[in-house]
Amino acid sequence: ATAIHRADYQAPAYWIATVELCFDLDPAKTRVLNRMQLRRNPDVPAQALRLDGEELNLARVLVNGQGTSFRMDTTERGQQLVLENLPEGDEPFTLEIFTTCCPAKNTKLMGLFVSQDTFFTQCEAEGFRRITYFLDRPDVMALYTVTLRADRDKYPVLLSNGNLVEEGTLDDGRHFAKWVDPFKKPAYLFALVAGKLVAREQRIRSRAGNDHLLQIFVRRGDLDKTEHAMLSLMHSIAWDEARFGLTLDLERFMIVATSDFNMGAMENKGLNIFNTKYVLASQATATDSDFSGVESVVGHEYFHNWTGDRVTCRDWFQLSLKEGLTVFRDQEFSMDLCAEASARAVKRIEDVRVLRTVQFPEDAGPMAHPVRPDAYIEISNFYTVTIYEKGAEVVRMMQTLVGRDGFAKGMTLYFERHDGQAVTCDDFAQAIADANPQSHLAALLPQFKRWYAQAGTPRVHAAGHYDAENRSYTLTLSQSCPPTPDQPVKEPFVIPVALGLVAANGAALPLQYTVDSGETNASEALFTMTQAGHTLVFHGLDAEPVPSLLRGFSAPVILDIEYSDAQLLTLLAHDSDPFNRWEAAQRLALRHALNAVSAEGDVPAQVLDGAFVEAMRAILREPALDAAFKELVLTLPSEGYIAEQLAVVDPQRIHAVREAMRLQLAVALQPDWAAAWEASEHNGSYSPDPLSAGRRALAGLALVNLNLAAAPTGDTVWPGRTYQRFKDADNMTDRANALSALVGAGHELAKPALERFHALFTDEALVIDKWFQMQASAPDRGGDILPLVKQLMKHPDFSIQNPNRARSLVFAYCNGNPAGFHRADGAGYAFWVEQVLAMDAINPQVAARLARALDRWKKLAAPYQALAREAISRVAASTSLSNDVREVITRALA
Ligand code: HT7
Ligand code: ZN
Repeated sequence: ATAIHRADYQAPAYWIATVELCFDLDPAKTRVLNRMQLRRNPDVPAQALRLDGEELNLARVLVNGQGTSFRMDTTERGQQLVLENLPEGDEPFTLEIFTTCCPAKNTKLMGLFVSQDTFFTQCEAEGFRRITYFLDRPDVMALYTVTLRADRDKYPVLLSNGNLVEEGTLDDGRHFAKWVDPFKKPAYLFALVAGKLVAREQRIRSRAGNDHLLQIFVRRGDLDKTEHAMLSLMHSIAWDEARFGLTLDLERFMIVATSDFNMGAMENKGLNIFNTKYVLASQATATDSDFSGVESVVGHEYFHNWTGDRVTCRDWFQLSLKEGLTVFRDQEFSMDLCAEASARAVKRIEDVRVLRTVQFPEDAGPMAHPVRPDAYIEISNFYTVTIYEKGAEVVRMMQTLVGRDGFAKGMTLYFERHDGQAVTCDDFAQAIADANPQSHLAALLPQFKRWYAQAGTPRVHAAGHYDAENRSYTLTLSQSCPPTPDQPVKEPFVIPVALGLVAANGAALPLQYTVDSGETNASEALFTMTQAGHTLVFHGLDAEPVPSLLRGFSAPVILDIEYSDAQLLTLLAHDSDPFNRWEAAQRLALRHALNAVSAEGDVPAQVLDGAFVEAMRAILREPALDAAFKELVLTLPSEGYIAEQLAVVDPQRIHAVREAMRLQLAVALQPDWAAAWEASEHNGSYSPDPLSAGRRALAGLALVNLNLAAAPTGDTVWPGRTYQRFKDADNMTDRANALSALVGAGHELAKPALERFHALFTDEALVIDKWFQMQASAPDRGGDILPLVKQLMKHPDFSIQNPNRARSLVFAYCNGNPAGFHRADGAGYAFWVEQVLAMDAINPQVAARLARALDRWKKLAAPYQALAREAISRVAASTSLSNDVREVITRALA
């Protein structure tokens, strides 16, 4: 298919004022009557009405109650119902369309589908056209009335957006429910659910004094796992009111969970549909990170009620308008829920780690695109970490430039201007700037917006020179950005650099500096780069300082700076900025890893030097530090992150080096790991709060290290204790950590532990996902993981049709196990080809995500590169590829 370009945007030729939908729900043949009030858009030239449709059977079309002529256009993008002979002029007219579809056969999980005998919809981005013919674009917003009719025994619960206005009994054991949504919305926010579900209910009164009913619908056996989601929803509502003055605008707010879902969750107005993974959590079945995932995603979808639903996107190129902003909001929400500053810092580090390990590679690979893309073939391929996570960083930089209060004012202005509209990223940035006319953002807005337009991760190069005679320190900062597909040359970005100077003894030094030959005097801890290069001269310094730059990761850039080991050790020990403290450890570890990767010969047993090991010991022993922070500092950079620093990547060598580093730290710090584990043993009753979760995370890391250290000596004490912990644990975090310590160390107790784990949780799908995932992502030993994965594909619990299960096994192997996947015999890639093709026939969206596992193949060393190219070409040679997979593969080969 050919690409759609942002520059070609045109307003719709017709507006739809109201939509009345009537569904007769039947898995094999659902009938849909769609009655719309339309009128021509007087602002565009008169033309035919073209309605999108996909996999629909058309029965009848009426205009103002009369039969009419129509034709069907089939393009490379699907079908359109074309109506030429519509009433002339601006008067509204009625269009009725009768169609049928087959939800039971809908394996794409877009449009109306059936999961475990329950009907669900997924309409973002272009799923509504699989339900009825429609102007399926986000700038067409209408008022919806929806009637659902279905068998009462099989589908006792009938839900749609808005308020329930009528329900009753029909003939033949059927019943109906009628829902009216008081807000106009684009089709992508439409939803219905019908099935046998039960709800946890909560009535609340908002600060503004309004009463609301909150409901979380799940299958009967899951009700006891919904408390955390409900609490998260209540916290989200309170937070949005307190921080941004945004109140819940609905009498009823519903969440429904399904175990078959392409993504995490969907913000349909008043009727959010969630992957069970982000709703269900109990002490016995969910880890701390599952609990925090539920909190973030419940928050994220709730925050969309304003940033996405009340103000939506004009077109899909503006996707980050709602997604970047809403990720920023959910990140801030989770941070604001942290009682301690240290926990906020941990959350920031975790968010940055995702950005750098997933988004930076995307921005450097064949799928690189701006936060506001210029072209796409298949929009679902653009629900990316760039749109979401980098988009959130762009919003965060705006907040940094205007301040927290200024940003809140900007949000208020944004809603004053655009409530009920479909708008662009420009409209958002303009509102934030206009509300803060004196800010850097307002002064630099056109340049700042390059963050939306230019792809690629900018690099900031920093170099310092101390002049003892003048007691001054000169810091030069320069920026560049590598070429990306279709963008060979980049203009300078606006880059907020939060900075400080640290003395060798750790003291914070005063900031008095001049900028660019003394034009500007400054003392601010935030310097904003606007040009290719800047020179900052700091005065009044008695000794050479250590610069602490990009504090809190104040911009999504790569900072190149040649610190000495001693400087990094100073920052690690003393920086008042926790992010840069953690970053110093990462830089040191990375330095050792890269040296060992690029050295000739076998990987040495001692990759780390004594100073680094002792610094890690000091962190582990430091009583003033939180366990969660220690766990982050003591976790080595991932194999993927190490690979990103290299021009030529040998995944096996990286794996061997990192494993050697892990073993070295495990052995050298053995007594300290033991002390850390023992300190965690009597933790009291379970709570998923960040401090307690941090203690469990550190205990888990300790257990991993104690088992690693035990392996070479054949010591059985720690594996035995680990097995005991696995059996006795009163929560899933401790149990899963113990299990993965045994699996990761390849200990013989791993086998009985895995069997026991499976037997304990046979009926818990989300736990069985963990069981698959843990095995698929275990460290590869002599190529043992691929055969195991192939064997697990035949397990009765495996189903490639279920996205969660596919992610837990196939994705966990191809994306989460570099050494297992990048095999010198190419068998990992051959497996990937098979799975991409098999998946594409079932669910192209999920297949296209899997297709991205080889995005970075051009960086691979021999023999991997040639084998990967051949594998990608084999996928490309398939004649029946979806547009989704074809776009990813074509870009990879370009
Ligand atoms: N806005 C939601 C996007 C989404 C989605 C997109 C394509 C296919 C399936 C999907 N399910 C949900 C999710 C969110 O960002 O909140
Ligand atoms: Zn979202």
